[in-house]
Amino acid sequence: MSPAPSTVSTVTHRIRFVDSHSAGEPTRVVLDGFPELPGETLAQQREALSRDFDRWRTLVNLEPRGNEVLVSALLLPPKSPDCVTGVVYFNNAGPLGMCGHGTMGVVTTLAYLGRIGPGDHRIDTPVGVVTATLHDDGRVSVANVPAYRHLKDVTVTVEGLGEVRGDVAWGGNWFYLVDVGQRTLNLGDIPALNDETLRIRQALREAGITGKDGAEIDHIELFSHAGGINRNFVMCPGGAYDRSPCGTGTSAKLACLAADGSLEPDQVWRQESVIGSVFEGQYSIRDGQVHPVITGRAFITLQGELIVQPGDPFAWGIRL
Ligand code: PYC
Repeated sequence: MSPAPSTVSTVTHRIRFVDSHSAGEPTRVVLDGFPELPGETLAQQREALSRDFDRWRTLVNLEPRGNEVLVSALLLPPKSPDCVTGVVYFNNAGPLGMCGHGTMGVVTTLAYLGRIGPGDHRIDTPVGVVTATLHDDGRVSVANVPAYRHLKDVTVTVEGLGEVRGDVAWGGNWFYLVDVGQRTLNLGDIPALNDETLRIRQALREAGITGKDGAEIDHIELFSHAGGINRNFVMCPGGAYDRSPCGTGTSAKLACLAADGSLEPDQVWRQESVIGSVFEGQYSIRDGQVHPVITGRAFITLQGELIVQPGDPFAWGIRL
């Protein structure tokens, strides 16, 4: 017996989105279809999303409509003056503070939709306003929130690895940055790198090592300079590695380089990801703070509507 046409054609929710990737890392810009999030600030709206509307995050980001690599960017009316949009980023694990590759995706998406053109655009985020510049050639520079090193040379004992040493730094998210010297970070190493960085994160948790005010360090970043090339591997909060060199991670790295006196203001730092994609970073010092600027390129990959039908047991995502 064929189902009644009303059952197969009924839709309870439609969420319009545009997907892109920045240096290989995907961003899903959510244009509309979400319930209104209460809050005077974007930080409060991010809280509301986590507290009361989490199933909307899982609908968008988890399988079967999303995946563990995806970062979503929910567009919201800005709360700060002169901003082109507000945005709350989230992934398979929960909301993010800032997202560098995601901001490149947002700017590229807004340009693709004809909402902005080349030039400077202020974007409101839960951790502050960032300014993104869309260049004539399609590259996007993100002037991120100030970055800083919180702790230098923190050692932690990691099961199966022994003692590991790294810096704790803020670049819009919290990072533990480990210098792996001349060790290569290549595609074939990814399963081992996943395992290693997840172990490091667990060890930091167990040792009670945190960012400022007890904030969880949810990103682990390995750095290599094998063959004179700066390459990284970044483990994201949801257990997927960043395909891009990670905008907030590169910002945290710039803060460490600045603190060590290893990179001058305005000097360009070329940061490769484990898949070989590149962001360029530089910083300036204003009011005694490191202001990072990260430049990369995003490309549109998909546009459409996420659809929810009544009776779908996985409408709100597959929660592992
Ligand atoms: O580019 O900042 C970034 C980022 C954070 C998590 C994934 N990408």
